[in-house]
Formats: sequence, structure tokens, C-alpha cells
Amino acid sequence: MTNIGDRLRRYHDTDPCESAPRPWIAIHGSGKPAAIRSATWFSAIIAVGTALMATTVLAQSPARAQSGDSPMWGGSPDRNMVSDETNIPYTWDAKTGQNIKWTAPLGSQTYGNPVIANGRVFVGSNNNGHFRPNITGDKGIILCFAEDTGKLLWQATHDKLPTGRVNDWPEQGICSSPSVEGNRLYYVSNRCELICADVEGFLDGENDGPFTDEKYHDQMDGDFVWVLDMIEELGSFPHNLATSSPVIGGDLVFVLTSNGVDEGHLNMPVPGAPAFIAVNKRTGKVVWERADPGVNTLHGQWSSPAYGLIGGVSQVVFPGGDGWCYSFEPKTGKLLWKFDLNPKDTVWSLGGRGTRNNIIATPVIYDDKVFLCVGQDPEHGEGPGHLYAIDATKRGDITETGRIWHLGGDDFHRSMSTVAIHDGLLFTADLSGFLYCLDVKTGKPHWKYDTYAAIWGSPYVVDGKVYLGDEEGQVTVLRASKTLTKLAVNELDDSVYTTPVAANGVLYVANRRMLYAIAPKMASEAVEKTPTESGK
Ligand SMILES: [Ca+2]
Ligand SMILES: [Ca+2]
Repeated sequence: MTNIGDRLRRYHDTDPCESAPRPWIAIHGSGKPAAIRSATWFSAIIAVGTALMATTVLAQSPARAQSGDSPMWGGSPDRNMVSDETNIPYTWDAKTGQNIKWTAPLGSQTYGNPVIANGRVFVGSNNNGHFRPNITGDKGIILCFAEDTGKLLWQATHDKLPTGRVNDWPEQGICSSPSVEGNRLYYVSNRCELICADVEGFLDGENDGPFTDEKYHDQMDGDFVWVLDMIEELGSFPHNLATSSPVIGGDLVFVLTSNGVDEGHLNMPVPGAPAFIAVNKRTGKVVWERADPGVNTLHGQWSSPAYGLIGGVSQVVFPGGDGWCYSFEPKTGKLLWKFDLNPKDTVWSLGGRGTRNNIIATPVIYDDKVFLCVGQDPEHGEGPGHLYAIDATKRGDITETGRIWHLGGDDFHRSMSTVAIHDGLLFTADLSGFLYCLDVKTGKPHWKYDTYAAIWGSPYVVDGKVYLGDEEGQVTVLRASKTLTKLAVNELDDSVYTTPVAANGVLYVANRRMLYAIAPKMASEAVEKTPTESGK
């Protein structure tokens, strides 16, 4: 048991990637984060750049697949971590069954987020649940459950890469959250493949193609429609793990390839390999590719793209491994703008010793702006972070011209969290354990709340409340308002590295080992009658 500060000091003495797990890798059961926190939270908010625009036109995104579904990371292509669902419980008790609709076991380490579409729930994990008795050993898997009962329907299985931890870290499973459209789901496997699979698997009695050469092809296995091997076909060198969650716009599916540095962390083996790609969702053929970060890639590229209409123009927004955010014309890959999220005086050093950071969070498109922060592999420990509101109607290098507001220095720390924007308020969190409520137009803080635990996931706003899971296995619920009001802290007994998500009246929370479907329900009679320890 170590806390973040201890880990930070420990890994400063070694090569962190030699000794430490990767971002998606649990150091189970940390203590409280070490204090690097500022006592001057309200003192140095930097609101810079252009005057705030008075626009009230929100960026439009394609409608959700089915009313109430949440078919991709963030629920919609803009990636805003909010939901329109109502009547969502904010307390539950797994022991008594209070507000627990069902639970389903996962592997032993789960970092991918559940997505819910057309009666099914999909989530990535590792193979330590051994749900397919004949499939043993370390694998990356996608589990498909029935939305109404939690029954396991099928499992897609991906062997580990023979090159080992430099490309495919042991026991991490699949971290990519699928994107579901119609009868197809898209995700990135631990083998750095962009997969298009049949939502019905082989249960429909058909092996959908053109891909029909599945290694695992029993009734409960995954049925792949096409497979784009980004190592073999594009030359990508995923650093430690390929993790990107695809987004779909029109006929194209967009994803990062996770191309990164080698095991020694000093060289980029394939700087010319694409970092960002657009792929025809029907055929799996690459339509365009970009390698912008190239040799400037700091470490890996573990983030995910967003898609939306900004200032009347469709944009696909990619976070680069060089700490820049890039936006492209979706159909052509033409650069629209780029923004450096690291102040120019920051420096990159191995093992988290520097001040220059990576982008692990996902950009959120809202009100013609992009909201995005920087952070690092959590094993690099805490440090200063930066959060920006970017005017995405500008063009070219907009690092100066597009900066609407910035939160950083002592007031925001390294973060992997994607923001949630609702009713003029922006909620975000950082690895140091703080949940922040800011004015979305100015970046001015209304409040911050200390969970005293490392935050890997993102805040999620639903039904007037903000939910946030943490490494201690707690899900804190506060009122989504300018006034700080804590409503509940729910115990889930194992680290929550994912983000709560609501769909069709149900809240889904995955901790490392278990998926909980939470909906209004009295405590179960059967559970209540179970003898307690004290009653034995
Ligand atoms: Ca099929
Ligand atoms: Ca197939």
C-alpha cells in the first residue's frame, strides 16, 4: 500500500516504465494523495485571451443511437460527460441490494467504460473472470451483457501481443470503450487493432464478414466483421497499450493509433506512422491518416477523439502525443487548428520529473469551444496540470489566439479526467483527488471538493447531480450546482477507474472487478434474510 507521493518518489529512482504498471494498470488500494495542493485556489485563476463570445448556439452532435442509450465513451460524439436521464439513484448498497438492479462480474482489472446500446451493455476487461472456461491465460476481452438482466451474452477475445509489455502490458485487458452504431460496435483491441464486430456475435448463427477467420468462434465468442491491424498495416508502435475509444462521424470512424516511444523512452521507433486515422466504417479501409506529433511524441498516445459541429463546420478533434490538440476537417484530414496545451516554459523529463505533460483526457466540444486538460501516467505521480477553454472557430496555430481561459499552476493538477458541462457549470477532476466546479464561460471556480483519493475517471452529470468514482472504491455524489452540497459517498469495495454512465433509467458503474447496474429498487428481501456475521 503506497500513496501517490510515495510512488512518485519511488519511481523517480528508477525507470518508471521498467518497474511500474502503466496508466491503465492498477496499483491497488492506494492511500491518500500526498499534498502538493495550493492553499491559494481562488488567487490565481488566469482568464486570458479573447473576450467571451455571447453565442448561445451549442455545438450540435449526431443524435444518440436510441433515446436513452449511451452508445459510446461520453454518450455522444462531443464527449460531454452528461446525461439527460432522470430518476437515477444517488445512493445504493451492494450488500443489501438497495437500488441494485443487477451486478455482473468482470475481469480482475477494468479500465474501459461500459457503453449501452440497443439492449446490450459492452465493456472491456481482462480474462481473469474466466467466463469462457476453455479460454485461459492473459487476454484482452470485450464482454457483452443483456441490458435488462446482466446475463453474459458473448465475449470477444484477443490474445496478447508476443512483443510483451512495451506494446501490450500484461493483465490490462481492453481499455478502449466501444462505439456502437446499429448492429456494429467499434473498439481498439489490446493488439492495436481497430475492430468492427457484430453486436450479436455468433448468436445470430452467422459469421459476418469479410472477416471470417476468428480464432475463437464458438457460439459465445465475438464475431468480427473487419479488422484493421494498426501495427501490421500502418506501422504503429503502441507504447504499453493501445487504448483509444473510437468516435463515428458520417461514414468514418476516427481513432488514435497509440503510436509512441520505445522501451527506453528516448526513441520514437516509427515517427512517420500515423497517430490519427479516419477509416471507412463499412469496409475498414483507411481514408486518411496523419502523423503530426511525429518525433515530438513525448510518451504514448492514449486519448480519444471527439467529433462535432463547431461554428457551423464539422470538426474531428484529436489529442496528440506531443501535448498539442489538433482539429481536422473530418472528410479530408485537412488541419483546421492546433493548440499547445503545455506552457512554453515547461520541460519533458522521464518518469514524471518534468513539467511538460501528456494528454490523457478526451476533448469535449461545447458551445463552439473545446475543453481539454493535460496530465500524465498516474505512476508518474502528481504535478501541475493545465485546463483550457479553446475557441475552436479560430484557424492555424491558435495557442494564443484561441485561449479563452486557463486553469493551472497551483490551482489545477495533472489530470486524466474529461470534463462534464451542464447548465453553465463545468465539472472536472484531477489525479490529486479534487473535483472542481467552474463557470464554463470564465473558468472562475465556484468550489472544489476533496475526495482524498486518486481520480482516474471523469465526473459525470445526471439528474441534477455530479457523480465521481475514485481509486478508494468510492463514488461521491454532489449536487450539480454553484453551491457545494455533498449528497452521498457510496462504497464499491474496489477501485473505480472508470466513469459512471446512465442509460435508460439505469446508472452503470464498473469498479475493477464488477459491473453494477443501479436503479430504484428496495433492498432485496432475500439478501436481508441472509444471516449476518454477528447473527451466526
Ligand atoms: Ca454474427
Ligand atoms: Ca466474422
